[in-house]
Amino acid sequence: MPFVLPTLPYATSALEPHIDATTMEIHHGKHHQAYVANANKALEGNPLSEADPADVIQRLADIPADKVTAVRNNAGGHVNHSMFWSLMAPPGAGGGGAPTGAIETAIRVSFGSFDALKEKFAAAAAGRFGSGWVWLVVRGGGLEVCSTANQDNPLMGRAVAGCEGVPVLGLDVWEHAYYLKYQNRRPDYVSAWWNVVNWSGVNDRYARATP
Ligand code: MN3
Repeated sequence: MPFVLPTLPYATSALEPHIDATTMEIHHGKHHQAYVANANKALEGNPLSEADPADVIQRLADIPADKVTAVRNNAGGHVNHSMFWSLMAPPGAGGGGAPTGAIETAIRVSFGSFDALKEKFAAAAAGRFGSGWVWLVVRGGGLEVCSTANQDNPLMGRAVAGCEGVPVLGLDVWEHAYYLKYQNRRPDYVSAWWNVVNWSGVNDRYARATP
């Protein structure tokens, strides 16, 4: 079955005022939709079109050379955005606040405090020239912050993505994610985004990444 655009688990206006409805409509309905359509086109006739998209992006070596860039960018975009939507929730109704549960402990162990994690995220977001993502990944039993370009994902491995690990949280720092509301103020978008982070969803991912 070809990849399908997931339905947003909340209204496009639900993340206001931190992420505006128009950005959500275009980001989900146009950008993510295009990644899905282009990934399906690039994988047409390939048995991997039946696979879990998260598996596909870990098997780029099995993709024909003339299709590998399209799959890397668009299956990557599909995986990244599907995760991004699921790890946000309306502020005060599942989104925002301090980390809870096992991820709270893990953040304290790996970074010292939630504030220290936020500082690392802010630095990685500011340091990503052009388009990309900032990630919180499980690696070697601990948590790390890293950043990838374009639609690369740590699951693609260090040789491809420049960092590795199992992502449990990701932040889109492409201009399309924030420009309508924040224009050039990427740091303001990054700090506002913490108000919609769905820690329950992060904990689910963390539990699966640390068997
Ligand atoms: Mn995006």
